[in-house]
Amino acid sequence: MKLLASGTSPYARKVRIVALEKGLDQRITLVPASPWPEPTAIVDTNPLGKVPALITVDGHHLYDSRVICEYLDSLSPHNPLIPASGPARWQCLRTQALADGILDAAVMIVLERRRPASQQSTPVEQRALNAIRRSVIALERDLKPTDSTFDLSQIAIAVTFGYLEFRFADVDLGLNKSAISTWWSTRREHPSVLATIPIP
Ligand SMILES: N[C@@H](CCC(=O)N[C@@H](CS)C(=O)NCC(=O)O)C(=O)O
Repeated sequence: MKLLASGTSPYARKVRIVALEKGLDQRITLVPASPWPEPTAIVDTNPLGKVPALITVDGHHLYDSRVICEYLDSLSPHNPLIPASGPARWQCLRTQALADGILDAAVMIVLERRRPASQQSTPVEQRALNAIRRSVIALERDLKPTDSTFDLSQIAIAVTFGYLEFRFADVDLGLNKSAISTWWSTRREHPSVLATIPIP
C-alpha cells in the first residue's frame, strides 16, 4: 500500500498512528505529498486534492482519513480500534468527528493567516476559534482519563492536541485544563504518537 501524506498533516498523522497501532506500518510505503500549490500530483489519487490518500495493493484509491482508518482497522483482527457495533461504535465515531472538526477549524485558521493581511477575515478566524474552544470542552467530556485504551477516538484526540500545540502554542485554547492536560501528558509519550511528530 502507498500512503500519500505530508509531514505536517494531522489527518495523515492519524492514519499513520492507526497503521502503527495495527502493526501494518511495514506494509505501507509513505509517499511524501503536498496539496500545495495546486494542482499537485495528489489529484490523481484524490480528486479533492487533499492528503492523506491511500493506494491499496489492488490499486484502489481511498480517502479521506476516516475511510482509510476504517479500512486499515478492517485489514487485521489485531488490536481492533473501532468498536464493531452498538453505542460504543457511535461514541467512538462521534468523538473522531469532533476531533477532526477541531482540526478543520484549526487548519482553516492556519490557511487564513497565510493570506495577505488585507484579505484576512477576523470574524472568520474568531468563529473558528470559538468552535475550537467549545469543542475542546466537549472533548473533555468524551475523555475517560483513567481509560488505558487507545482506540480511534483517542488517537483522533491525541492528533488534535498535537496539532493545536504545534500550530497554536501562543493561543489559550483551554488545553491546560486538568483532565485534558493529564490525559495528554501520558498519551504524548505513546510510541506511535512519538513516532509521528509533525515534520515541517
Ligand atoms: N477530511 C479530510 C481532511 C483532509 C485535509 O483537509 N487535508 C489537508 C492537509 S492537513 C489538505 O490536504 N488540504 C488541502 C485543501 O484543503 O485543498 C480527511 O480527514 O482526510
